[in-house]
Amino acid sequence: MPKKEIKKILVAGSVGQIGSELTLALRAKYGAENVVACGRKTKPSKKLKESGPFEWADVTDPEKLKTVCQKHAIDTIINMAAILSAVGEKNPQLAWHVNVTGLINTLELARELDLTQVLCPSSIAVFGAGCPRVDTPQETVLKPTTMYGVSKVTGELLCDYYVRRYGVDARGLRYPGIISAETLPGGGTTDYAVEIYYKAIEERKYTCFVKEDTRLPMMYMPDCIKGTIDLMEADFSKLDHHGDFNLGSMSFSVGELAAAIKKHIPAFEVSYEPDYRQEIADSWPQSVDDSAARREWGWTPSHNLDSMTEDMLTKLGTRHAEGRLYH
Ligand code: AKB
Repeated sequence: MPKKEIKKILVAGSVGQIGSELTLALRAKYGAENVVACGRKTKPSKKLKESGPFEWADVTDPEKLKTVCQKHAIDTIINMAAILSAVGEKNPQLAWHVNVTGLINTLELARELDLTQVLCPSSIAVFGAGCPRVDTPQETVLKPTTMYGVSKVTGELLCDYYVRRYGVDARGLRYPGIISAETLPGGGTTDYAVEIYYKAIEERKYTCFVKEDTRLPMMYMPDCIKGTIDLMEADFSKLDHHGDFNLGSMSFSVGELAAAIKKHIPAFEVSYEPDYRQEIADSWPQSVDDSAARREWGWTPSHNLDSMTEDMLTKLGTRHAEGRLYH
């Protein structure tokens, strides 16, 4: 497939945890006017709203999505709109609708309008029963036990189908839990790894909804942004995989995370009250083998638990001192 240039990007789900920071990074790189942020309901931050174009559109509404794409001559859609694992288990039908129908709508638009690219993230949630949990391979059994996981496996298959059947350039990566200091995550199982920093700064104590020895793959937001943009910009002809790259960075238990925070805040205490999210966490890998991403498009993360913890606590500590921890 001849490589087309990315010139005008639509970020659907731009108000969420990853979308909000990705949009700003893309605006810095491609020019503010060339990155259209798009949201469904949640009010965008001042920074997001004022730094470039913003549109209201829901990925489940194909007509509205098309109007926005045509209005701005969009050639690339990044579909960050999703219902995550924990909320998805409360409303599985909604998770399917947003995650699958929303993705099909963007892929169909790519076909109809001959777009340059669609990128839609997948997740470690595609894994489940029967696959190795340590260094989980790129190719293995995909039997997720959550609707979020089911929808993400379907999304990966759909991306690969549109590549093969229609020649659409569709790409995706399996995000681990993403940790960030700007926008709070909404409704995932890995949310504890963000909440713990806020509570350490605010209250010096945190009650975690999974057990101390729960170990999951995680990633700091700057690496997540870098990986996403690197995959967007990778040479399509060098990709053997498309919608399903494993993406590794770090892996730690809640106990190890708490110990890393305690190095900076010795009084910090964590207690444990596991809820329904424990079962979800226990069904996911503890670490992933991302050699395909490294080989095919040069993926390399930069952060580890200590460097991330120092940066998170500095950022949140400064905001807390200014009385705007939650902005
Ligand atoms: C979740 O916990 O649902 C997400 C994910 C790992 O995709 N953060």
